[in-house]
Amino acid sequence: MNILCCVDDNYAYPLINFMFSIRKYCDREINLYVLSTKLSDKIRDRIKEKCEEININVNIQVVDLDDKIFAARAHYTKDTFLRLFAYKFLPQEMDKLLYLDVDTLCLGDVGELYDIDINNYILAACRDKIWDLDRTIEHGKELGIEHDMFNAGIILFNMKKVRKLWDEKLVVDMIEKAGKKLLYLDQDLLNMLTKKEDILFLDNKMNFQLRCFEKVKNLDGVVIMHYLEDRKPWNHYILAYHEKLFWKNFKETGCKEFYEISRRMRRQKLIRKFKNKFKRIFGKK
Ligand SMILES: [Mn+2]
Repeated sequence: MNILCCVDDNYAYPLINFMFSIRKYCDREINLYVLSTKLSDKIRDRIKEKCEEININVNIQVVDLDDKIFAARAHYTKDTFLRLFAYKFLPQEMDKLLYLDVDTLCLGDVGELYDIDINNYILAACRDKIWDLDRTIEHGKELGIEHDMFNAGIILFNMKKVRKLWDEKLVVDMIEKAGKKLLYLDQDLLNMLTKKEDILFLDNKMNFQLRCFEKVKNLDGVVIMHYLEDRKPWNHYILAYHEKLFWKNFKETGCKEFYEISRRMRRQKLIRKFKNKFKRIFGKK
């Protein structure tokens, strides 16, 4: 099973946690490819060590995308392009690849997702934010997309087709054309690159998208849970049930250093919040 994750130092521990949760329900051979444009040696070793502990083969590459083409656009970093051009850095003979965000937690066998037949499609994914489908469809229309928008956090790629169809020029032209209308750079681009008939829409249990404040107790049948938006289980104080599950799983990783890192992130976020409030109240620009 080929899995791709794209992380920097900040997302390394959620990645380790996610891998531990995958392993809990799946005993197949797993080749994990980690792509990053910036990753410290210390963190890189930690990912390696922890994945090997649970029998996952890891291949970590720190790559550089051409600055001229992929200079950070708007508030997006170059990393955003990694999942689009991953095929350039992965074995050429690979035919199937499961891209996974790491703000996620596995609650079932991910092999069930990997085995889905996508021979006739470019990719398989779940609809984006089903609670707000009208709005995501509306946003898609602005970009000239006619199908339902899919969430780019969890995608099963048919690499034979991807390799043949997508190249840098196509994507760069698309970015130029869409200009300011691009809200979610990678997700918008991936949706623009596919037509309705290219996409196999999956049952939402494969990418069960939750917002922080939701009160969800029933997660029956969910394979992957996805913590959407800015608030993540590791960067704020009061946790909902589904966020506590993250920490319950995290205990098993034995990465004690992340508790301190997380404490720091929470503190910083709180301070930022107060600063912004203060600015709003006193109207200083
Ligand atoms: Mn995500």
